[in-house]
Amino acid sequence: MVWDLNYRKSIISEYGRLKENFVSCAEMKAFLNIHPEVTKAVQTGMPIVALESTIIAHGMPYPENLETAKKLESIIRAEGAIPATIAVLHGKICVGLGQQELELLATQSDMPKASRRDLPLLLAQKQHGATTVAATMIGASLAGIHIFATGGVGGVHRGASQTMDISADLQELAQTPVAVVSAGVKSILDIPLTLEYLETHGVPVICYQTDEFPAFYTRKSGSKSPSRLDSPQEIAAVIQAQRQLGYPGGMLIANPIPASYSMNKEQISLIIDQAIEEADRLQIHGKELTPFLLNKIKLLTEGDSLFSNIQLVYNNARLAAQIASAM
Ligand code: PSU
Ligand code: MN
Repeated sequence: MVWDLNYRKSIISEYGRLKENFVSCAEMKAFLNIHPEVTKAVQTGMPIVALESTIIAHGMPYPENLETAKKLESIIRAEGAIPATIAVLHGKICVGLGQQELELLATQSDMPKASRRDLPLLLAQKQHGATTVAATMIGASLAGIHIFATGGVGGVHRGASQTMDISADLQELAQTPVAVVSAGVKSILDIPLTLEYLETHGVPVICYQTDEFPAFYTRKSGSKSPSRLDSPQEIAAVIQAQRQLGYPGGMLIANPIPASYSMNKEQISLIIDQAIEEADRLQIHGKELTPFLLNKIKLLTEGDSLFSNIQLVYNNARLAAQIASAM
């Protein structure tokens, strides 16, 4: 009898949940444009890897950005997974882009940067936007994709105890169920504080085949790995365990740049310090700060950093596809 009552209660609440989902799906569809290949891959349970578009529009110059975007997709395909580059186009979150759409992102000079808070505005105004890690996670999650490869994620900026500049990417990792493969974070950020923030918000941080958290251009940051795993299968099992617990959040998988492409630590530190000093002097802040610093580093390293950047993203796409396949 008791069982019967509980059973009926659970049926009723499940029905309520389904009804809610149905309404939100219908409303959401108006703003979501999923490529048929991605829809099919989700339905048939194929491995899929999401990719962001800020890296195309703001992270690299033309034509390297377009070449990299295409090569990333082919690396993911070569590993047996389906790529889904995400961007906002004509007021829709597009998951899976065609050739022309990639070209538009690579060439339009005033493409808005779209993070979580920018999405409602861009959608309502039917604009374009290059999605950051946070916004790409949102698009991936809406489409049913659980793995996403990028270069570096945003984090706690140096001096954040005064400026409170903490990237929305970190909150997204705490609330959206997508695992992000990055090469750690750049030392434009305060790496120890970024790791503290992720710990506070319950975000698992897994370093791949290393005991030290990587710093994007270099394999080492001086911060210890919160946890280390050595195979895509083990990482896939952690993602599955997180899903089964019903946690709302995602996780950060830090994959160090291959040794042959890593940069000289002292040289890149000096350049990053110089870029930060200039940003302070010019009082750059808000959403402009990260693109300003990235661009400054690019100019000051005369393209060396661009080459390393491209290689580490390829490396991340490969690992992400292997994890997606292992799931
Ligand atoms: N850090 C990098 N490379 C990047 C970015 C950050 O090393 O390309 C981009 C990513 O799209 C990231 C965004 O999501 O900048 C973070 O911006 P903000 O710090 O304004 O949240
Ligand atoms: Mn910021």
